[in-house]
Amino acid sequence: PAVIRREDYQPPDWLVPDIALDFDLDPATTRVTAVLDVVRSSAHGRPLRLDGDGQVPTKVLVDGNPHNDWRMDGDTLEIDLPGSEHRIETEVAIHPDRNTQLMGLYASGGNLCTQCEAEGFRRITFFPDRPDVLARYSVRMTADRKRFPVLLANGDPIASGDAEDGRHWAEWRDPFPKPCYLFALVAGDLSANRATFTTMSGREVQLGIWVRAADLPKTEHALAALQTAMAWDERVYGREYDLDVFNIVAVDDFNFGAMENKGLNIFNSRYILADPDTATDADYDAIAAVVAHEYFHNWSGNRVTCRDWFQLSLKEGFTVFRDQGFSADQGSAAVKRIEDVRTLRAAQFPEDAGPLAHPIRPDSYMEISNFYTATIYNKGAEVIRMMATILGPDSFRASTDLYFDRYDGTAATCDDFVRCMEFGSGIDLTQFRHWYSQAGTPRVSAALDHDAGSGRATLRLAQRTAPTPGQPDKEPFVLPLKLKLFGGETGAALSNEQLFMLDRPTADITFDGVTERPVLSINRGFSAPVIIESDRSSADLKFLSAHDDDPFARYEAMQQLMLDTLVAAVTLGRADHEPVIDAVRRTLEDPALDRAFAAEAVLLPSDSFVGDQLEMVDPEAVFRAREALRRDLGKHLAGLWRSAYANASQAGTFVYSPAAKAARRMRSVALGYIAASGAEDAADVAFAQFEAADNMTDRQGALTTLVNGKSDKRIAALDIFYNRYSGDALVLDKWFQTQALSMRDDTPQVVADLARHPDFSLANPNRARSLVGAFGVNQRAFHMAGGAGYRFLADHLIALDKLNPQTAAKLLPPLGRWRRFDPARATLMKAELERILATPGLSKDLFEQASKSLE
Ligand code: BAL
Ligand code: ZN
Repeated sequence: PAVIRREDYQPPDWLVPDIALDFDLDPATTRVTAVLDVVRSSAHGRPLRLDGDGQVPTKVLVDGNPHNDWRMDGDTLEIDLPGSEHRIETEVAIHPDRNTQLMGLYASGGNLCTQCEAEGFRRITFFPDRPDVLARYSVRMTADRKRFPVLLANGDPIASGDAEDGRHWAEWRDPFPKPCYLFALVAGDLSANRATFTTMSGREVQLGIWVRAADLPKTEHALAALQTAMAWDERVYGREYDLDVFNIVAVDDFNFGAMENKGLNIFNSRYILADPDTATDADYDAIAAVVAHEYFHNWSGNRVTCRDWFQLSLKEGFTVFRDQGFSADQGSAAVKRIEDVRTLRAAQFPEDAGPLAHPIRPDSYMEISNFYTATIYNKGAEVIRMMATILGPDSFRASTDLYFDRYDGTAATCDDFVRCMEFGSGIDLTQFRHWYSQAGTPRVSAALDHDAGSGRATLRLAQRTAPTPGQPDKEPFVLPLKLKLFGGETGAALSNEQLFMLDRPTADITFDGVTERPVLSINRGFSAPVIIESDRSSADLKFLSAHDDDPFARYEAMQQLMLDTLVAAVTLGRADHEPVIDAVRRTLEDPALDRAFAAEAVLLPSDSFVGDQLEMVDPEAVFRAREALRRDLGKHLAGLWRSAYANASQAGTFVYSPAAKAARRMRSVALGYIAASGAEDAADVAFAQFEAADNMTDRQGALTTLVNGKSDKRIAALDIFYNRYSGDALVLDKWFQTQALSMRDDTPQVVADLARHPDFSLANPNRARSLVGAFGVNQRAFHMAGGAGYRFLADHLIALDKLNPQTAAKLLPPLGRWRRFDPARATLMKAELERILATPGLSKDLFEQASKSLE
């Protein structure tokens, strides 16, 4: 496949200020007529080139006249045009019910819907499918009234009426020029939960969340989140909504989480539907975050879009940063930061350390769908966060205002954004731009010396970033590090928090008047997305885990203490558990601590994160070390876990509030430790919770504990769960996923059996991810000796690639981590990658991921 390079960008030869689309909708064959007003962009002689994907036009007209002098260059329609402005009409026939890729126009649950980002519009009609061609869209849809009573598109509804043969039509118009990746239509048998929102300038917007009629009661949370998000964006960023309607449609078959199409967001139903019986607190939180994220794109993505797909992080990193701020404002900001950093470490750090590492603004790609990554999204958000930290809140807001004003209605670049940050603040970000061009996670070593005689403390910092593919050497990054010193004996603050910019390979910072042995608190709030390597003792980490006044730093100290203990256990074969037990005891006993925070702070780092700290991952040794520490924590603190469990169980019926969420979280965490202790009644306690639960958080928490344990009660619980929810696809996903994530010895076999279960299907991305995706990130089960896990993943990727290459390619990265494992495992993993590459008819999506993983 061809490699597309950022440096080859050329502005479009032809612009399309207006397009009128006419859809004669039918799942078997839909006829699409497109009328494009095209304008030559400069004095060039090149033909008009319109992207397609597999179609040939059934008709081409130029300026109203039938035109036969066109040609196909691969999938691209080429037409020579004499003048500078023409009207081009094309007609194609497409087949939504055969569209298993779920890109373009496709059928889901009897309805028709679209997904165009990144390059799906070319599967609908011929068009210059690139984000810097912005057009005003008029859309007319005609469909059978009974099967498709609701017809929605971008923008505002204009007119509707009856057509012949039981059909009807509707017209929509979007006054805002947009790239074609934001095009959307939906035709279906849907009902709306409606509300209104009055914008800050007093305009009333009609809101609608469209779902199957039976799902309407599950849309209240999403609708409330939408209203909250609209008000938040006005208050925090000064951004007002701009159309008369804002519709969201939930569909069951969807590659992404959701899509920000102008005025018509289309969502994976898992990010809309919630009620206490079927959705966990984490689901509720994710729904609010994704609803907000897609809504925020109306400005960061739609009003200001991307010049080309290399700029993807311009909209995604910024919008993730915006949705993180929104979520932080809805509950515990500290817990939200912990969750975001956990996600970054679980998904992005390994990406940055592996064969698929790329900068947040990549230099090249074969298939852009492969670049909707944790690097573009989550690291991209961290890069925006660092600029917000460097600028301070007022300058940052002034700079985002400038950005939105200056680039409204245009397709911008990452550099345009950074320039606005510079203009708005007067700060030179020349060196900071390395964050856009260099991949890899910087490591910062921090060593603190103290001379008691002179009262001087010296902090020696050094940064280095390992080579990544194509980037053997790195320039130093600008790292905004928040620092503070505490007295190791008194716990008193010995310095104010300071923001130190580490922009050289090394730097020394001195602190005077330090009369007490200082303890270093560094990268507070996770102010830079780096790995800190410090020489802090377990006593110092224990101290910080009890005394640091930055909640993230406090959490981090506990995590580091746990990591150091687990790494020692794996590498030395022994470790002293006492400091961790003591630190966890203090956290549980501290009455001043927010329970939501405490529940996160006492959790051990994941198997994978422990593995990431090792020269070579030994999955079984990591598992054994972690289980041993869990068991000791469970046993030594048995009384505290029992009382935490009892206290957290006192809540009445379900409410979704920060306090009630914190209690449920602590309940699940405490239950996990009760089970880890080996207590004889643990399975009974879990089963009782499972049966008595009035909400999915408690039910799934209990199920997870049972499914990780040895008791046969897990089989009864799984059966009860399955029978209760067999008609609910989203809950059945949890049933598959919980088993795929189990730490039990038999998980690989259970997963192989589940892949033959009648409810398993690769055709639905959520279901594929719930089993195949979850298994791939279960470090112990996936890497069990013998390579059965690797074969399982490769078999399913090869099968899924034939249906949905984009989703298949996203599940490949666990196989690409072979360099991190012993030679026996590495050989088996590479063999599966080679088998994938040798598969005839492989998609470019999977080819790119597999071939880069072998390089
Ligand atoms: N733009 C693709 C889905 C999302 O990031 O919102
Ligand atoms: Zn997004």
